[in-house]
Amino acid sequence: MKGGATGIKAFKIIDSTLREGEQFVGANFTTGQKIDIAYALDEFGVEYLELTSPVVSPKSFQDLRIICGLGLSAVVLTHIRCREEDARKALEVEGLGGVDIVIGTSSPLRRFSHGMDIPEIIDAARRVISLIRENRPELEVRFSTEDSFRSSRDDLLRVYRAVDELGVDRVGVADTVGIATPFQVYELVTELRKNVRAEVEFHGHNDTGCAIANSYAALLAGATCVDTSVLGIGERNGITPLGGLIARLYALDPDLVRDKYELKILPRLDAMVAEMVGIDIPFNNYITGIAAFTHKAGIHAKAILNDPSTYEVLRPEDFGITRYISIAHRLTGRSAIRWRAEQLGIELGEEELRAVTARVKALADGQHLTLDDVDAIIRRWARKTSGEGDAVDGPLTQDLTRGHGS
Ligand code: HCA
Ligand code: CU
Repeated sequence: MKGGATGIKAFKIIDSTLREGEQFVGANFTTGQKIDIAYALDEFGVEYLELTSPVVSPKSFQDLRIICGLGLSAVVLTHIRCREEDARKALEVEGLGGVDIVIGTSSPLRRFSHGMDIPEIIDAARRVISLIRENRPELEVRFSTEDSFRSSRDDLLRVYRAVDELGVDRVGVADTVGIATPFQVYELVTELRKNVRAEVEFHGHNDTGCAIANSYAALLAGATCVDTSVLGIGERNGITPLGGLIARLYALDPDLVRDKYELKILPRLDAMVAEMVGIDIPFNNYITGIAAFTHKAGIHAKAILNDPSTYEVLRPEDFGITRYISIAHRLTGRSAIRWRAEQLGIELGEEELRAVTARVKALADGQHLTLDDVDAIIRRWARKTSGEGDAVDGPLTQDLTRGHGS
């Protein structure tokens, strides 16, 4: 089995850009944008798409119908409250693949949100699940407890065992407030797996930076589904980002994700959704951030030029991305300068290489340099060695004006 040595078995991605992602402050997708996102995620190969509840607004209902009619390979799910009226609306949608039911089980949510106690929650679950099973037995049903990590373990297990007996396909663990640690996730999923027959899904928020690690811990403990969104967009600072989860899994074993997903679609997906919600892709984003495959220090550049695996655990070419070596700064080194000279079709001898490198470092100590500036220095030394031209160390500052202030 793929990734056998990693401890992770078969898993599926439930991408919730069109549900959780819609809860991001900057998101206000048009129907056309939702269709574009759905097609791109389908092309990428996620197994499921989760969409906003049809009871939210007439447009949400209409858009759910449209996406269900696209004939995607991905199974389309809709996310509803544990209420019969929500389920009834979902049941009207042709082409729907499943229903994700959620209800809060933590005491803050029980007290301040829906006001039900645990027996009432189980009763509501029974009514809603039966309604779906009786009318659309082909639909997948998932039941999730919102705020699982601030719920009492007894309450959680009572609810999960009850819905498991009602025959749900998946039970969901939701770290709604991003409070859980990987160890806690591992432990809860492990216990859940001992108590239910249904598959386990994990949904993790990123308030404290653990969403990806928590998703990984869930998979390791035997969860089979992880919720993601493109760039991690969602309520507050969002959930497990699709690209980040892919990076995590790829680094364990590229085969976990390389065969299943069209990795080269990821840059387009991230860029498209960033534009739609009015943000830039963060510079430090997994895989698609501008600095994700940029190397700077001379020592790093040298090793990368010899063998990229020295400082890269992800191969940028697998994602259709080109690595970048930054050379116009004081940390630069001879290997990087030689490499740049070769790109320019210039061969520098050892002595020239030392001189150019020293020159770049000295200049960079005093001012901001650009690649154009470095190129000009290399060219000047090349002319010198080939006997062409003059003004070897001439008015460099003139060259340095290009690209400044940018
Ligand atoms: C929310 C709900 C949810 C649901 C997750 C799930 C959460 O918006 O608060 O259905 O598993 O984070 O609890 O996104
Ligand atoms: Cu959420």
